[in-house]
Formats: sequence, C-alpha cells, structure tokens
Amino acid sequence: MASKTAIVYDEEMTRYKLLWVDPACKIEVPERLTASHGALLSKGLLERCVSIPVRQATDEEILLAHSEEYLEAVKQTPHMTLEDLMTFTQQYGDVYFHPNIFHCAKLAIGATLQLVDSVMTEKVRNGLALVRPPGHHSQRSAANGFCVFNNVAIAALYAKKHYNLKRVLIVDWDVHHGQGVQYCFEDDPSVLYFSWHRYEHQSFWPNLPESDYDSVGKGKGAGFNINVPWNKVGMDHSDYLSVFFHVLLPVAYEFNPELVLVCAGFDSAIGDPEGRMNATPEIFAHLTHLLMPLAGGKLCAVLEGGYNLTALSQSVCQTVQSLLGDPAPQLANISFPCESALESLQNVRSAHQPYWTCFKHSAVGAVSEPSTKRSRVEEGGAENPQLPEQQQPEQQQLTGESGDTLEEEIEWPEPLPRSAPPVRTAVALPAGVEASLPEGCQRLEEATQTSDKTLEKIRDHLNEKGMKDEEEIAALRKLVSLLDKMNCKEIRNGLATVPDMPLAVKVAVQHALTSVDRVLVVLVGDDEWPVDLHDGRVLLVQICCKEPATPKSQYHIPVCIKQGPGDVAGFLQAVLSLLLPVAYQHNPGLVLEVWTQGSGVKEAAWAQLTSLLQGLAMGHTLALLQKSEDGPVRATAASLMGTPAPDLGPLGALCPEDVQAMEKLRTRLENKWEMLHISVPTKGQD
Ligand code: XS6
Ligand code: ZN
Repeated sequence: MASKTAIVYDEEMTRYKLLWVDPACKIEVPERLTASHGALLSKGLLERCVSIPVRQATDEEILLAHSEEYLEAVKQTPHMTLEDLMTFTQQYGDVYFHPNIFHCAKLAIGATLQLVDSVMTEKVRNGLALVRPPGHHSQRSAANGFCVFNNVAIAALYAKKHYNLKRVLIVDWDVHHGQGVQYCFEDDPSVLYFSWHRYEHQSFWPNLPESDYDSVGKGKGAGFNINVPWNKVGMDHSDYLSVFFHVLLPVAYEFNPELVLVCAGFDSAIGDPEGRMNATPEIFAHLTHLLMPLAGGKLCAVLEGGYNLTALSQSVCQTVQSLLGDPAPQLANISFPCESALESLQNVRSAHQPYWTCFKHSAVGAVSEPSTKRSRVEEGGAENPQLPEQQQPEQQQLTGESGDTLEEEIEWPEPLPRSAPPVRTAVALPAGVEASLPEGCQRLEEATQTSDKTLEKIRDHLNEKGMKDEEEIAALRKLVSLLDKMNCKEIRNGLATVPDMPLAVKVAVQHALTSVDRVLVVLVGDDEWPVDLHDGRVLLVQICCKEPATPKSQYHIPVCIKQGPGDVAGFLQAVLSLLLPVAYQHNPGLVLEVWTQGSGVKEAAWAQLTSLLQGLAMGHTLALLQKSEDGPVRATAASLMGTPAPDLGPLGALCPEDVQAMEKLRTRLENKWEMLHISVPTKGQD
C-alpha cells in the first residue's frame, strides 16, 4: 500500500563505538540510534510504520561511489588490532574505526537501499532509515566526519541505475556540509544537491572554500549544487523557512525530481553541541511536510548527524509524524530572518541566478558591502581558516571537574502531541449530488445543529441580499458544521461546494473568527470579495489575473499573473515566494482555500497548493469550491486526504512582467511581512 511509511533499522548498527580517547569523535555514540528508535517506539509511532529489514550492501553497490582501493582498505579493518585501527584512522579526518564498523557501514547502505526499493516499488510512500555510521562526508577514497561510506550518494546512484531516474533531489538539512555528496555529483545535472551548513566564513569544520555559496556545480552540473552557508550560529525557524521558501522550494519545483533523498541530520536542531542553532524539533515537521508534495511523495530520509540525544529523538519523531501525515504543529513568532541569514540567502540566489528561471528576472544582486568573502579576510580567517573552535566568540564552553569541556544546558519545551482527529476530511455537497470521493473521506449529509445565533446571522446575510434561498441556507449550514467539527477536533479539514461564493466566504470567516484568532483566506480568481480586513485577524491572499486597484490594506495581497492562475510557473512562484512566507508569518488557526469558477487554475497546481497549505493551522483547511464538478471536488478531496499531488511537469518560462510585479509587491509588503525579505535591508531602512 503506497500510503505507508517505512522505518528501516537494525540494532546491529549500535554495535560499534570509539575505543580510544578522541574529543572530536566522542559525540558519535551508539545511544544516538537507541534513543531515536526508543522514542519512536514509546510515542507509538513505530507501530504505525512498516518495519523493513536491513541488508548488507554488496561490493558492487559500494563501488557505485567509492574506489576499489578504498573498499579493499576498509575491508581489512575487522581484522585489525586496536593499534592498527588507530593508525588506519589517522589518515582520515574526524572519524574512527572499530572492528565492527565495516559491517555496520554495509548495513547502513543496505538499509538506505532497502528504503529506496520500498519507495520506488510503491510498497510504501516514504520512510526513514535510522543508520550508523552516517555518510555525507565520506568520499570516493576517504572516510571523514564519522562517515565510512556515502549512504545517500550511493542511494542516488542506485536509484538512477535501477529505476532509470533522470532527476534525484538530495536535501541535506544536517548542520554540516556534506562535501562528500557534493564531490560525487558536482558535474552531474541529474542529481541536485542542496545543503545548508554552519560555516562561519570557513572557520567551522570542515573549513572548505568549496562549501561556500559560490560552489554551484561544474560543467553540465553547473547550477545543480546549492550551498547555503550559515555564517552565524543561532539560526531559527524564520531563517530555515525563508531559505526553504526563497531558495530550495522554487528550485526544487523547477527541477521536478522523481525522488527526494534527505540527508537527515538533526544537529541543526536546538541544543546540539555541534550546530548551536536555535530551531526547535518542530521545524523538522515543516521541513519534511514542505518536501512531501515533490516527486509524488517519494521521500527517503536517511539519518546523518545529531548529538543532543533529546533534540535528536524529538526531531526524528517530528520527521516521522510528518511522513505519516499527522498534523504539523503551529510555529509561532515567524518573522524576521536574521541579517546574516539574509546575506547568505541573497548571495545564494545571486550565484544561482544564471541557472534557474525562478531567480532570473529578480533584480537583487550579490551582497556587495560588506561581502561575505571580505569579512572572512577581516576576521583573519582566510589565511588561517582552521582556527580552533574554542577561540570563537560564540563558543561558550564550561569546564567541568574532569577538565572536560561541558556543554551549556539549553532547554526548550517538549513538542506537543500531534494528534489527528478521527476523520481527516469531510465533504459537504448539495443533497442529491453524486461524487466519487477518495476512500476514507466522509460525506457530510446533514448539517449538525446550527446554533440559533449562527442561523440568525446566516439569515441576516441572506436578507442583506434581499432573498431567501433554502438551498443557500442548507449550504451555509453545512459549511458552519464543517467549521464546528474542525473546532472540536472531530475532523481535520473539510470541503464544501457553495452556490454563492462571496456570501460563503463572508459567513465562513465570520464564524471561524468566533473560535480562532487568525484566518488565512487564499482566493484563486478575480472576483471582488467583501472580506473585512480591518483588524489584522484576516489575511487575504488572492492569486488573480486582473490587475487590482492598489489595495488599501496590508492584509490584502493580490498576486497578479498576466496569463492567469492557469500559468503553472507563475502560480507556483506566487505560492512559494509570496503566499507561503506571509502565511507562515500570519500563523492562522484556519485556512480558507477558495477555488472560483473560471480562475483557470490547473488541477495539479491547485492540488499542490492544497497540500502545502496543510502545514498551517494544524491542517485545518476549509476548501470552498464554486460548483460541484466532479473533477475539482475529487482532486481537492484527495489532496486534503494527504494523497500526493500529481506531477506538474516542466514548469515552463516565467513571464518577466509577472516576476517584476511580484517583486514590486514584495517591496510594498516586506516592512510588514518580514518573511518576504530576500536581501539584507539597506541601512537607514527598517
Ligand atoms: C569537535 C569537532 C568535531 C567533527 C565533526 C564531524 C561532524 C559529523 C556530522 N569540536 N568535528 N556530520 O555530524 O554531519
Ligand atoms: Zn552533522
């Protein structure tokens, strides 16, 4: 069944450890796996997944990414004495060998390939491989950074070979640069590698010039390597999300992968001694969720780093819950990405401008003053990039009695449970209308008891219009029922068809505001809407065709596409670069998604939008459709049920005028909607 989630794990991979004293390696412990696996078990997540057995990788598979000499050398390690192992280890950086690590490394690859096979043959939709040793630093002929073989690189090559894939996306959200993956695919346009990583102008490990934003790939692979250097520690939700919205997702949609592999390291979470970032484990719910609409949902996450056992286990659980389709937690306080993050964002976009349509006509160039490269020189890092980490000002380390450096204890609240209502999707159609709804989707036949007050309001609205239509009253009562059921967690989301859309939107917004603080209304189409935006509780984003009169409110965001929402490239650009950033910042308790007749939006694009929006409001979406046509109803219901959206195909060219119009809109709005920033604010502004 293709809707399932796989976990690939074997305890055997806990059976190796550091056998001597090495401060650089002591954090890579077997408990990383037992803690992660134990958390999945105790949270009841494991039993909801399909457990897939690991296997050993064959020599042939290892040789996909490694040299024979290197494989032969590693093959000797199980027979080495302790002293030999130490000597062998010394030729590589920040890694250790153990008599059982070769066996575990073969299992780590085998686990990853088992996951790829299960996803590609549609036994499962997606999954996570919990493995040790990790892989993304390992190179053709070298172990490095706790990694022996490059699990994910081998997986991409294997998928290309065995499933004839033409486009594989690798997302490396680990806090370290997976230089091994970069080297493997640098000149290969069929594998797009994205990595963000702690860099601090090259003073952070592995201290490579090629980890910077200007390493974009080589030859035919130019444009297919994306590095986002973090030049400061402490990056948080806003920084991570803005890179997803303004860099990764636009490129990923343009690339249109057939498979998504994630180098899922969780040292980018708060509390990690290596990363020292500030994003709580909940961010991984969203990073995962935002990648799931790609490649028809084919997503394989493979563990890399993560050294704070609490943050690691919580982050693993958040990732798996998103893979399972549980409602994502709301993220509060999304607003201004920090200046250093914006500088990196701007530089990456500028470096990639020649290669990706989504960056083409946008006017922003690289940061000139002060440039990233220059500040490295100023800091004295260029001549001596391998500054000991202890000398860096951000490193606050305490010294314990044993003389060991102790990590400062960082605390954060435990993530809230992400419980799913018993019914995921309920659909309200007019009585007598037949519809073939996806399995598991509930049809709402009768409106539940509407409170007298609500009913009175509905009648008032109708009176304003000077008519009384029983069919309209019935539709509005059903819509109110859906909202009530969402509010009391009986259903997660809903769909209703309504005869009078402006009236339905008005009633829905008014009713929703009695129980949630903020509502996001996403309208696709040109009609004018009487939505009251005065108090900032309602944000209206309209994706339309007609140039609107300049809106008076910062809570009305009309995104105009010349050829209309049917232009998939323009539509996606609007969704990723404008809608999602403001939507996450608004942090609504309900999303009202409105599809109007004649908007021209393509069903597949609408399905993508529906999927993406479910990351907000804990999945509480009410989709309103103007007419009960079978096609749109079924497509919307399927997306609301969590079915991956169909392939959008090649996006085609973006209309330069549209891009310019969107840029203008961004400029008008970015003071209020800080998540729209894609460059360092010029001094004197803000
Ligand atoms: C100790 C420096 C340790 C080795 C880092 C290896 C990173 C492994 C990893 N202060 N440097 N990769 O998590 O993703
Ligand atoms: Zn790492």
